[in-house]
Amino acid sequence: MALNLYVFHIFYKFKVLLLIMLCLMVLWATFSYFVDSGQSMPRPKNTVEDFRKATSLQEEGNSWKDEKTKLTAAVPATTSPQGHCPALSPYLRGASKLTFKPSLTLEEVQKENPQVARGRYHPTECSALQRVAILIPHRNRERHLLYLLEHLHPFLQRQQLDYGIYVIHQAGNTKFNRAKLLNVGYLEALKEENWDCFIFHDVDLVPENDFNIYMCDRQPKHLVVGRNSTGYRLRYQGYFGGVTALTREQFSKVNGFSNNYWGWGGEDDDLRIRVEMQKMRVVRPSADVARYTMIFHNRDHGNEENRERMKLLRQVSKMWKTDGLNSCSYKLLSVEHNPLYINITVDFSIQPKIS
Ligand code: UDH
Ligand code: MN
Repeated sequence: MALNLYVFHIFYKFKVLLLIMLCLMVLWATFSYFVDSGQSMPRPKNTVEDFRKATSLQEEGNSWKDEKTKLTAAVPATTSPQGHCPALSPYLRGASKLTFKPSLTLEEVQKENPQVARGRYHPTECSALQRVAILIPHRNRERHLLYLLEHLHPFLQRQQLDYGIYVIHQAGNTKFNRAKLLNVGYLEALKEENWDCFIFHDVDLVPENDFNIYMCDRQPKHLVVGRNSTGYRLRYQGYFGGVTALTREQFSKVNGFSNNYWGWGGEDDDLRIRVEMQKMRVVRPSADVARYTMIFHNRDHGNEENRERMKLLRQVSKMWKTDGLNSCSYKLLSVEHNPLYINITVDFSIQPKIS
């Protein structure tokens, strides 16, 4: 009996030892796996890296930036003389209190922006992530344009963008056509630079926070989440007006805006439908940065509400292929390179002569 107990005891000890050894082996194997594969382990997420991914279009086959990526692959995400600019500019300030001085002049704004020439600027300390064209539809809003230029130039420079500001001016007294002016802006701007990104920008909306980045995303972007006049809430579900950002490819894929919206309203909803029909999705920055001050105004003469708009909006799927960039005819009156913006003047009342 005693011998039996003794044998059992030894056997039990052996089993425990075996178990401990097994555990140690598993632990060792796990440890050595992580040490070996240490370099390929995912690094902890870094917000700046995420931001870079979100704000650069490198994966969209943009050869211009692919080249830059190759050149600077080993360079950390800080400003370097040869490399591209960081994903998050070091000059950003966040929210700012906007003021609109009644006595402001164009000369003063010019003096404040000595590095802007012929409506364009690019950072000299690094090369910008995107070339961005700002397109502003305009008629008879000189004061608003002045305030927008005053705020937008330093804002875009703080974002380290390679940018140009285009004001597309509708001559004459025919009904205002915001969408067609923006189509003209896109077509004319591409004649002088292969812009990566287009910002379609109302003249009276001034951005309040420079973390609202004026670059394009992988999806069409709507930048006016809130504005003072709506208590900083989205005007309505699906609203896609005021300020939007689309890449050259995104805008061309939807054939641009419709040319058929004369007077106020509908053209922005039409663009959203085009975007959704191409299986793209509207994205927005967070509400705390996508804030604007709309300089107060009444409805303009020549931009009365378009009563046809609901009818037009029902026909987008039938019309978009033949009504847009590919059918935008206009009489170009002038292209002037002013110090702070490029002014394109068009007349929609006369049809261009077919040569
Ligand atoms: N625009 C002009 N000139 C015009 C009409 C429109 O430059 O005569 C441009 C300008 O860029 C403007 C944009 O088109 O920001 C959109 O037009 P809007 O500002 O008139 O549109 P919004 O929806 O106002 O802001 C509509 C009339 C609101 C009346 C409010 C009364 N309290
Ligand atoms: Mn307005």
